[in-house]
Amino acid sequence: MRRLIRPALSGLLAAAGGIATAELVASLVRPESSPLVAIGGTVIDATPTPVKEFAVATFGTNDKPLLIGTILVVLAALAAAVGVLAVRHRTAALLAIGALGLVGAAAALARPGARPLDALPSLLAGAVSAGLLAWLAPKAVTAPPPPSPASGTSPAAGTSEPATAPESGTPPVHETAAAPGPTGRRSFLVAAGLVALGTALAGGLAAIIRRTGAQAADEARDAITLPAPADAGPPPEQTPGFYTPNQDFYRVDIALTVPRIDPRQWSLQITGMVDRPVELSFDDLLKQPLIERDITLNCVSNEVGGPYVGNARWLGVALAPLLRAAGVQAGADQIVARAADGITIGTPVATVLDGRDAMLALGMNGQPLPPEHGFPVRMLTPGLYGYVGAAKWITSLELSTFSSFDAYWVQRGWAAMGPVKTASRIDRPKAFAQLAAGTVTVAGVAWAQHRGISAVEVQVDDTPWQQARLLPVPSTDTWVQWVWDWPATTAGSHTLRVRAVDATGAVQTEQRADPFPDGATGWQTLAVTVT
Ligand SMILES: Nc1nc2c(c(=O)[nH]1)N[C@H]1C(S)=C(S)[C@@H](COP(=O)(O)O)O[C@H]1N2
Ligand SMILES: [Mo]
Repeated sequence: MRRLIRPALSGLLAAAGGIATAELVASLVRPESSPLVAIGGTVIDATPTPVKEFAVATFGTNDKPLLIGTILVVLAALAAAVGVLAVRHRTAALLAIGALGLVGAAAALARPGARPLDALPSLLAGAVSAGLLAWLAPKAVTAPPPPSPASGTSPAAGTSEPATAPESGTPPVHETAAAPGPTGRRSFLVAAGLVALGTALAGGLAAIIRRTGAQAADEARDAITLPAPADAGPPPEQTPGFYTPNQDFYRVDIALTVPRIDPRQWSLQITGMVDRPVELSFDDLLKQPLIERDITLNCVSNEVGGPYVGNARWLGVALAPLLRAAGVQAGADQIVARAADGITIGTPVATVLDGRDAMLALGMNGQPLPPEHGFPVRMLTPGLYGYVGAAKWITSLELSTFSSFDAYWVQRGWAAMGPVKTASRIDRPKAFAQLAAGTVTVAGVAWAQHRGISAVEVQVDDTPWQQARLLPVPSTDTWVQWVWDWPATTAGSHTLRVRAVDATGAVQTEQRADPFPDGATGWQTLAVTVT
């Protein structure tokens, strides 16, 4: 086994050197061209939807560091194996490492929105790793030293290396027979040290360059003063909990690293089936008359009672007038938004033009959009799930048709149309709470964006449904907070159930459905104990 340590280490070091080189070049070319990011993105895209759902549900936003970590562990294992392979089959090992580089390059080129130059970091990673391995491998295995004249029978490595034997506590026989002699060992250690140093330098430099880019974007964001809206809409609500603070707002996206976009280098193209394609800078958008609206956003992946819903006050440019100015051509029924993380999101043209406050949002709860929520500009379409109406980090809007193009999640089986389903949630008491007998406040939220909520009802065990009190809302586009005072007098275990009625009079369905393919349904039920 010990004979394998150095070969495995040379494989690891060669791969680390190659990857660090790639990260350095990627930080100069384009962060998305990093082999780790490209392979990670490919794994995410190839992961079957149920597994993805499981990962999001189990690990939340930590699913991404976990993925990168897993890829690194797999790469490390492969690299060590290739290093060992190099002992006997040097050429095969070098070809294997080169092939890994090609896999990275293929992944980078297959990413949505890829450019030819994106292959460069991975190709370099392969070439540099192969070169390093070719250099390290011969030093990791040295032919047994010639028999020492001093010891007749045994190769007696021990006698020629008096310093190591006592240290390692290993009898200086057989074991070290095939190991490099002192010169070989020293030259391996020196070479390995050099590669490690080079790797650390390249990796460190890549991190610094990346951080500098992110800092420039953050500074540009900090320097933004959002203009006052020309149309502020209804005044802000005062009820605690109505707005979700930015740092608590749920986050769902496919981005492995949050895109850090410098608004001065950003522009939005409106292209495709339009008479007058336009390109707008961030400043162009700031100069437009802005609207400010309260809009609730939720994810199609949210389970009944789940956390992927939030409500914010958004500042932005109304999308309908922009589209009309560009001249939407007859037949165009889908807006395909493209974004910095490579996603495509398809929104119905008819929905955006039907008078609702679909917007290009620049501000969230009085701040420029946080990077996590789409800085510098995202789309919002009240009444649609995020995956069909709320593209973050947008770079272009292409007027197109549903019959000619399936957006990212639609390619993966999710519904092309994603109107939100009526839903309600109990936020207190919590499931399995122990409650003192008396009046218990039962409260939560209910939403049916753009239709509105007309009633929320609560049921205890199998007793009749009770009307909850609804708190005021500015429009039909937000969730509604509801409260019901439960006279909880009977000790024991009880079941609480909630359902909403939308403003068309339709009662939220009791029928349980999974989020896939167009949103979960069913009544939330929880058990509590009165003592
Ligand atoms: N660029 C980009 N935009 C995106 C996504 C994404 O993966 N990439 N995810 C969508 C989904 S599925 C949802 S639910 C919302 C979530 O927005 P939030 O993270 O700001 O809450 O963003 C939408 N916009
Ligand atoms: Mo979503």
